[in-house]
Amino acid sequence: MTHEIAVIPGDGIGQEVTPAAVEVLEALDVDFDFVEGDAGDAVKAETGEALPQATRKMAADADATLFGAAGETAADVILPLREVVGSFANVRPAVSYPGLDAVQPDTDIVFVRENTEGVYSGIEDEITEGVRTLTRVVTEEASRDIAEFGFDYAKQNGFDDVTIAHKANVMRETDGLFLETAEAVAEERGADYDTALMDALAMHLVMHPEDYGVVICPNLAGDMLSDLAAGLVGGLGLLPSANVGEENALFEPVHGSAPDIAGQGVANPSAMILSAAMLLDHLGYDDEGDRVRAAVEGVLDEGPRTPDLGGDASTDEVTSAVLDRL
Ligand code: GGG
Repeated sequence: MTHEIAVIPGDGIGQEVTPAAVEVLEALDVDFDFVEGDAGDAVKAETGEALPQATRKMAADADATLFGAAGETAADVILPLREVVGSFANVRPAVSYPGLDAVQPDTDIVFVRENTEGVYSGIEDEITEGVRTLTRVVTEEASRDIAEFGFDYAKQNGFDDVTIAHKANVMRETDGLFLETAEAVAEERGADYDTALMDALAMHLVMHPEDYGVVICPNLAGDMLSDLAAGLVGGLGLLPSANVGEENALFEPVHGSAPDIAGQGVANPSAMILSAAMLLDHLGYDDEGDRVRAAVEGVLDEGPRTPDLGGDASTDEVTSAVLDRL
C-alpha cells in the first residue's frame, strides 16, 4: 500500500529539517509517495498568499502531512493547515533523553492541547485607536473532544497521572466551561485526575516534572507549557508533535522557523524526525516508529550533536548518524 504524504517545509529551518525527516522515512521499508507544497513568509512575499490553495488541497487529500516551521505568517499557515486536516488535538510529548545534560532528567510528559479555539480563534479587532480586543472562544464540544482524547491517550499509553490545566478562577466563563467539561468527562470514565491553575502549574512543572503524565490544556496554555517543558529536557530541537483529527493528521516539530540560525545548516533535526516517527505510529507502522525513535535516542546519547545541544555538528551530520543507526 502506498501512502501519500504532503510535505510542507514552510519557513526558516523548516527548509533544513523537513528534508531530514523525509530522508529517514525513505530509508524505511514503507511505500511513501511524497508531494511537496509551498507555504509561509517567502510564498506570501512572492504571491500575496501564505497558504496557496494547491497546498491546502495537498494536505486535505494526503494520508498525512509533514510540516516544518512557520514564521511571521504562522496565523495564516499553521492554523488553517490544522483546520484543513480537521485536527482538534495537538499532542506534544516532552521526554528527557539519557546522555543529555537536561535541566530535569525525569521528564516524561505529554501535553494534549486543544487545537481549534481559545485565544487562537483569530477574532481580533481594533475597536478604537489604541484599543484592541481579542475574543476567546471556548465551546463545550471542543472541550469535551480534547478531554476525551486526553483521557483515552493516557489510558492507551500507560500514563497514571492526568492533569487538567486551566485558569477558571479568573476566566470564569471560558476556562470555567473547559474545566467543568473536562471534569465531567473524567467522572463519566471513572478516571483519576488532578486540576491545576496554569500559572502555578508552570512553576510545579519546572520543579517537579516527574509528578506529571498527561496534561490536558486549553490552546495557548498548551503552546506555552510545552515550550517550557522543552526547556527542561534540552530545548525546542527535541519536541515533536502530532495534530490529530478524526480522519487526517499533520506532524510538525514544536519549534518555529528560528530565523537566528536559519540558513546555517546547524538546526537540530531531532524534533522533525521524531515527528515523522509519530506519523509512522499514526499510519500503523509502530515498529518503524520505534526504530526511528531508537535511532534518534542513540544519536542524542552518543552524538553527533548540533550546537543547541552543545555540539558542533551540522543538520546533515546528525541526519546521517540517525540513518546509520536505522
Ligand atoms: N512547527 C511549529 C511552528 O511553526 N511553530 C511556530 C508557531 O508560531 N506555532 C504556533 C502554534 O503552534 O500554535
